Amino acid sequence: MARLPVLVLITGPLLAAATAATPPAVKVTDAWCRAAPASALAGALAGACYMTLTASGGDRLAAVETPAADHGEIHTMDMSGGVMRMRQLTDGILLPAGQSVDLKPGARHLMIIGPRQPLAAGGGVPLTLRFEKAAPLTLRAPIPIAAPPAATGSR
Ligand SMILES: [Cu+2]
Repeated sequence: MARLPVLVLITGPLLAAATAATPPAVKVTDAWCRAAPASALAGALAGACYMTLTASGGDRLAAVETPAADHGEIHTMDMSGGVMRMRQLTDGILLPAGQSVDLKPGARHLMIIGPRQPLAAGGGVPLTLRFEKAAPLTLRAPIPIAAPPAATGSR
């Protein structure tokens, strides 16, 4: 009696072809900045802004600009020798396609260096985000009156 092994293989990923006509776009949600004093006295003060970025295609947040401060930088925080340190990300932040990337307290954030005026609660910070592929995005990130707690949890 012959036994015929039946092997069914479904091969070939059934991937829908990406529509080439769609320009790369990045969606920004939940943008906010932490209230901070201006730099008139100390000179070294800065504010931090947070948001969630979702790129339709793979992209990279390359730079941040703002007329509200001397300049903007992209930062991260990491532990080094038991101390939490901020470090500038000169390569920006990679935005994998379709994946939301959080910029949040205690992690990657946008640094607003040398605010020209105090970043007052209830106000907003105009930001222009520059990407490797997508067109620049300009938004106004609100400064909430009750900011979420800092990374340490202490206020
Ligand atoms: Cu920073």
